[in-house]
Amino acid sequence: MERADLRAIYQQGIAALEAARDLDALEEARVRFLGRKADLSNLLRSIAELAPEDKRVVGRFGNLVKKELEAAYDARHTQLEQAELVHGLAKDSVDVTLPGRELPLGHLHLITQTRREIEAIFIGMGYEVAEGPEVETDYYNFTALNTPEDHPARSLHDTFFVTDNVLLRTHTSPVQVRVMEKQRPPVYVIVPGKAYRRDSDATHTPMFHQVEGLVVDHGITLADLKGTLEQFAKAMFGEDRRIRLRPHFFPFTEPSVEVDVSCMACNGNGCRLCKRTGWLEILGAGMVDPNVFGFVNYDPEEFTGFAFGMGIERIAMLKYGVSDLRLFYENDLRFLTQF
Ligand code: 2NL
Repeated sequence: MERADLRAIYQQGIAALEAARDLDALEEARVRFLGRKADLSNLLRSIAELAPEDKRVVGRFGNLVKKELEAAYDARHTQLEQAELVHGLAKDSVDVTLPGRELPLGHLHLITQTRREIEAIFIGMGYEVAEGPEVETDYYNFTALNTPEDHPARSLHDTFFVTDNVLLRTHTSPVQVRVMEKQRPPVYVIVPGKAYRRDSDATHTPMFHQVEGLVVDHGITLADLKGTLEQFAKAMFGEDRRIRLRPHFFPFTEPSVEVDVSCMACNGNGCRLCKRTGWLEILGAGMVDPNVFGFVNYDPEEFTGFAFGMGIERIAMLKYGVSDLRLFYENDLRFLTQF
């Protein structure tokens, strides 16, 4: 081994270390020129076997070359490390001034919105909101509501039975019976909730939503019922609306009525929506049958009351121009997101 070889190792080593483009390439160069199997390492290890003349030269210059290469390695290593740090910071930087990603916002189902609107109107007239079980006994759903054993509404055809005398409530009225059992008049309540009937076609779903109302107090008359429902109709469908009462029958009220509102599409002049009549049916109502008071130990000589029931789906269809009941339950976002 000659000085000429050491010079070549020095020159090639410096060149390779300085040319390394990244830390991986630098490590490769280090292994090649400074590693255990590098020419330089082999040379320094074999010093003992050299002639005394060569020993001195190789010992001095060999270690010098080693130091120079190590210094060049350290310098390049520091440079590359710094460069990779700067590059990494730039790559991972976040522009905090960018606008955030917009999240899709949901909203309440139209049935829920409509239920809350109805509740708000009656709360504004001093009513309280009551709720109760959807699985009921036939006593609360029928018997206490003056609906006799042989009434057609009780048949398997109309009612979902759980057992002989347990059923899915067919209206929310049983909740009012429970309210009257617990509380003496005056009673001013509305009862929103789900009801169930064995019916399924274009205008009926097996589950639907109702809001019923009940007032019991001294001296309540049909005029109170009419005034209350007129206020409701105006608040719900517009101040220009009028209502009319038509005679009807319900087992739990006497007299019973159906209530129409003047058509909001044509202001009562007659159009396709109201089938040229100028009127739209919105609910059923009546004066609480004294027999019902008998079941809850209210004295019918002391108190009178009115009650009403409306389908939330029907109210929502009329107010928001929904043409098919089934749209409420298909969960098609193209429909739901319109409201
Ligand atoms: C309708 C008709 C109605 C009632 C519900 C009622 C409740 C009690 C006593 C008397 Cl505790 N009546 N509820 C009265 C008349 C009509 O609903 O067409 N609903 C959709």
